Amino acid sequence: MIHNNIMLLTDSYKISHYKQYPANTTQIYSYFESRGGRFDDVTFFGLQYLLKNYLQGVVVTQQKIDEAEKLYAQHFGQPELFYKEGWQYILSKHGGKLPIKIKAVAEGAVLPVHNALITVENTDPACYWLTNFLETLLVQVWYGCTVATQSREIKKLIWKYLDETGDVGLVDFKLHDFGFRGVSSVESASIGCAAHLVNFKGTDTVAGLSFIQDFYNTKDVFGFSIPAAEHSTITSWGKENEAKAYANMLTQYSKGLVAVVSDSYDIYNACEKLWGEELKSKILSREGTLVVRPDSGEPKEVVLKVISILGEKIGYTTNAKGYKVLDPHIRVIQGDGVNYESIGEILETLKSNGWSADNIAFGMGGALLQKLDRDTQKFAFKCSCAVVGGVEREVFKDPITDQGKRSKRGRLKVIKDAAGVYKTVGLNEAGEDQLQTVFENGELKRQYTFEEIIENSKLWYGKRQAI
Ligand code: AOY
Repeated sequence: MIHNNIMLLTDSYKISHYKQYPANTTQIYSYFESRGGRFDDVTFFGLQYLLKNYLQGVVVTQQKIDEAEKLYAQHFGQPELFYKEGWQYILSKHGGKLPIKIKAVAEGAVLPVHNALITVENTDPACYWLTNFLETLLVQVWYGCTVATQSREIKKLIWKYLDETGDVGLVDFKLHDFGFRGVSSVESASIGCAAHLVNFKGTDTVAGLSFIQDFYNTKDVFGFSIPAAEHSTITSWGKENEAKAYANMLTQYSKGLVAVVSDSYDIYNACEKLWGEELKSKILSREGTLVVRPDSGEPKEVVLKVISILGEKIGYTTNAKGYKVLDPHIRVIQGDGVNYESIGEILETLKSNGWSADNIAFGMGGALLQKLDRDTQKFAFKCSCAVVGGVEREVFKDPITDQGKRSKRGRLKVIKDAAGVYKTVGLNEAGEDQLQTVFENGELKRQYTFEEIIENSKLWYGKRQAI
């Protein structure tokens, strides 16, 4: 079995669609958009991986056609459903490269919902059926877009609290990706890690680092981490030796940042008696910062209590904004029960108790990379234009049962209005098209480096930065 056979990367029903369009259809033109959802802006991220991994170059070979023919004959119990002639045509006429043009907004760009992000059209009239055959694979870009979108919204939230109570310069390391184990596959972990790193610099999802190098044209590493304990490295010492386990962490990693999960038995005792008394002088004489990690209980209560105990026992100062900041040798990271809502609650609780957001970082796992679906931002791919019998027609759906599912009509263009806000209009309207051709007839036409993507997504006080 050959992996990445494009003929097999679709929904079964699409195999039957080539016969269902009107006679003499020569072009199908479709677009991808967020039809609204949880957040008002979406970050576009992840198409380049799909194009490079699945669509570019020669993707149709005789062996792959034969393999697909055999599989579909068994799958449907009807050997003639699979459009073998259509694929043989792509092999003989186009050398196995897809006669398709894909336009897209820049990777990393942040657009209001309801804008076209991608358009797809066939470049050979005989291959009208190929446009929507690719929907299934292309729509998987929802995942990278949704992870990047939510991660950016959390950056805005943390930014607001840092701005009010501390130092916004710390924002890049305030949301760390703990999500590798909680996602359904290594591929998803890689895409999700990269999508998060569009906004932040902290990750433990190592698979995403080489993914960025491979698909986003760089030799650099875009995510960073630090030595950190897990429960086994603490509990294996035995309950009576908890302080020795902690002391060992401070000596093994004698400089810099080190994180220690501290709730194995009693997080409050660990903070008050072990970190706060027994190991206090070791912490204060250490050249670096110990990051204490609670990992159970109601996050906002536990975090406040932990920071209060550490402040009381180890020390704090008051910053220019009037908020308390722990001694620089100690900080806290919360990695349990972390999501968009709980981050806001924790930061609000700290603020209302006089503590700066500088004191805490967050580790986010399942909620960052997995607790999202295509409906979080209501992503969809719809046909908006067709050429039938040489005549171009606007195509749309407008179901009375859900006005939110109305689709756009005609060939589309994305412009920036006078205020610099993206807007989707008809192709013939004025303004420079922000949709760029990224793929044409098997070739990649425009690639983005990860630096460019980060630059495209930059924000300032949560507002789009003038580019
Ligand atoms: N990592 C900051 C660096 C990472 C982790 C990864 C699941 C870290 C913990 C920490 O400090 O405590 C996957 C749970 C934790």
